[in-house]
Amino acid sequence: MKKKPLSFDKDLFKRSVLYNVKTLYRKTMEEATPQEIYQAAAYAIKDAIVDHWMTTQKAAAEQDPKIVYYMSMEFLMGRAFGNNLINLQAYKPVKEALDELGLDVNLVEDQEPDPALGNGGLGRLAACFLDSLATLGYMAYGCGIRYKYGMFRQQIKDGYQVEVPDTWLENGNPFELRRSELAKEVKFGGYVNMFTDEYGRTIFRQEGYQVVRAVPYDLPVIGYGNGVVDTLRIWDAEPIQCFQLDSFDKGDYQKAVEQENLASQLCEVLYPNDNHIAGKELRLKQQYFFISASVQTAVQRYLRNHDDIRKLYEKTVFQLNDTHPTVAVAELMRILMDDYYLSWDDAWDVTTKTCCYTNHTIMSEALEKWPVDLFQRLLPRIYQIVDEINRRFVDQIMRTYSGSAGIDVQAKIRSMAILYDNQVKMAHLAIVGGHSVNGVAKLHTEILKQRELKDFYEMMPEKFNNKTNGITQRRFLMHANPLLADWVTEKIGDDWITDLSQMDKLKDFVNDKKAQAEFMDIKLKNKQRLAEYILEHNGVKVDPKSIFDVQVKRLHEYKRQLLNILTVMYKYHDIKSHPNKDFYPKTYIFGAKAAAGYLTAKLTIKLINSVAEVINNDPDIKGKIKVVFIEDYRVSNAELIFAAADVSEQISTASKEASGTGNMKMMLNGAVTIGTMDGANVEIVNEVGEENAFIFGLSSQEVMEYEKNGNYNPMDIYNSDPNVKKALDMLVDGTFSKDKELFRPLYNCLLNKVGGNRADQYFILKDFESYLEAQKKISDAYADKKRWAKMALMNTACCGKFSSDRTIQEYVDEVWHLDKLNVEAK
Ligand code: GL7
Repeated sequence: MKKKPLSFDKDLFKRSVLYNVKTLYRKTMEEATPQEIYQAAAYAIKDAIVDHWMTTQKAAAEQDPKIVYYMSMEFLMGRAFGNNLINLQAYKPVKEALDELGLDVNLVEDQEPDPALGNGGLGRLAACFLDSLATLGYMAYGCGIRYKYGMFRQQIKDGYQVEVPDTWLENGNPFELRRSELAKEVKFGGYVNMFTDEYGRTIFRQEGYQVVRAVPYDLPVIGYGNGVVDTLRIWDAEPIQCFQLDSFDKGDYQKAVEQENLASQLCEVLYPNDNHIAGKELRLKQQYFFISASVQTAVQRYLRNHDDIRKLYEKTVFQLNDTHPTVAVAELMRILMDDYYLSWDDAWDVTTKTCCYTNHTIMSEALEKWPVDLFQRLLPRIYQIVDEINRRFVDQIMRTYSGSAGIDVQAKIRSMAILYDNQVKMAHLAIVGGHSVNGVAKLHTEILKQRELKDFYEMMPEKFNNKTNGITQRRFLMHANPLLADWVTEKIGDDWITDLSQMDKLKDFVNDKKAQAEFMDIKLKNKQRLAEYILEHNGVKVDPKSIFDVQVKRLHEYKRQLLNILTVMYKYHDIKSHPNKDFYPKTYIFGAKAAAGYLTAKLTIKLINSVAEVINNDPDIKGKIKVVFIEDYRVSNAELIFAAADVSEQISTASKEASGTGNMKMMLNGAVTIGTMDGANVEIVNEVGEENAFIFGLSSQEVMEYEKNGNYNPMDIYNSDPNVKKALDMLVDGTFSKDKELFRPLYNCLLNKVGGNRADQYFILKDFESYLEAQKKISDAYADKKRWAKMALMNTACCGKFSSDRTIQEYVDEVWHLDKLNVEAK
């Protein structure tokens, strides 16, 4: 039976916008600025949301479902306005209402800053998961931090990245609710006083600490068309009391100042590192801050209508998004033992049944390890608990393996202990302290089991499982690509919106000439839309009829933007030296932020921009290739880019990209992948068929063999392959920069050992030729219009598996065991 769409009162909305403009700004519509109109409209939408939000809370209070707390340092939500409208099924009426008021919905949407409380894939995954949880009707809280400054805004000046603070809260956030009545205290430092109380119990009390007040802000997460509204709860820090004279009187002036400083610093800024840990003290404080507040809240919520804390896990699950929230394990133990007097064994039983951990990377620089002295100084009671968890776990290792033939027990301890070499190993704590460990794509999970976490897997295989990532089709098709979304609905109906496996039905159309033409026409329109954006932002005119070849993602050596640009450099040379050779026009589109301190990544950005400058202005090239670097790549412009991509560049060194999710977003929008057999690419190829993707390069097995044996020598390739030599030499021969030494560091990284790293750590030279070959195949395929249309359509038709709805349902069925909420949708 077809569900009735949610109701939305268009006239009420209109009146509400006018009223808000008046009461918020004392202005008429004519006088109001675009930003003020956006705010007025957003508040009007929030009114509609709040009703559903209250209904959801009421249903939850009555039905008492199990709740998942998705704990994450990052939620890369992107703009809320358009997405909220889509999920409220109110996009069209609001568009009409704004039209009638003489306003363009796109311009109103453009006034919203991108909430960028995340770096990249990991943070965006958390946002997609919340969308799916609400859409599937599960009760969920995202728990995170309300950073004052999110991911920095990127400006390109003279080809270099410049970081500018992201002041996303400058005009306030109309969708949030400040919940000061739910504030919690979080304690840092001091020491632990141990004594026996009047009942003979051993009491551990933290004393001499600093304390901050954690204040939650709630953001609504709207399910698609079902009236369910979940909550993203992000915490801000405030000093516990404003500057207090009495503490001054007591001689605590110093402490009062320190507490105030701590509070003002805690949530200032998101660390802008992707797949890399900076190891800063403030970061550990951020982690404990939002975890302590969230765990306290979850326990209190449970106790609102249950009295046996030993059964917390029946109604509560904590999913730890990477190791960043892992102190949750020890914090829950602390609360259970110190506040509710559970024995160690009882507390441990509850904790391990409540916590689950997702691993998102095998990059060694991303492995979180804290120095013991820092950890102990900042979190003295938590450290005691971690120490005891470790002691018992090491005991368990010894019991398991002592006396087993051929097993080196000390080696097992070395590889698995939580405390070792004066470090606290957060991944180990997360594995030991929970009941589920998952990787984010099949290949990644296999690598965890067979290599990175082999010893853990052997000791506790039952904990390990795979959950291949997914993305939400509501944002990345409905909102990003309305033309294609409408076309799909016209062909197969609209069930795909909440069941992406329906896309399979598009397979009936892949050989249909009319459908092919329509599909490619939509792609062309989206390319025109992006071309306008590029002209406006880069001042570069690109040809929408050329192949749009896109690599947008964080800049990281393992993602190999350098491989991509080196082949562009090579082709530039090739065209210059063979001016009459046939060449299908191509536009290379890059977008990437580099961590502020990551010099190689920043130099790669400069290189891309320098290459763009030379090629785009060289009359000999006759527009056969253009290179564009899109400034400030973020969720909002990503939506335009995905819709317009012909070719999806997914070229990480095999074994390094845990999953990738941009690959899925491009596939959904009908882009064809050129990629390595890495992360979720493997599963994409499996769905779409090898003939509809362009796969090249070393396999993960081969990469790992080379890494183990240390027998890779890029210099041999440089000396024997003239194409590779040419491309590399162009880095240092002045073609792309007057200063020939400017790009020398990149050249050196590829040919020599640098700072303890192997030469060409990411096998760029090794994969160069097979990458060129794959690109050649792409140009040939694209030249055959029908063939390309079929391939592109097949990609959209085969993307069903990659919805985050599927991922979330797997978590629910296999790990979380949540109950569906029953909400009367109005
Ligand atoms: C990442 C992985 O690098 C990426 O491949 C994956 O898709 C994503 C979500 O699981 O997680 N791991 C990581 O540390 N970051 C990622 O984006 C920052």
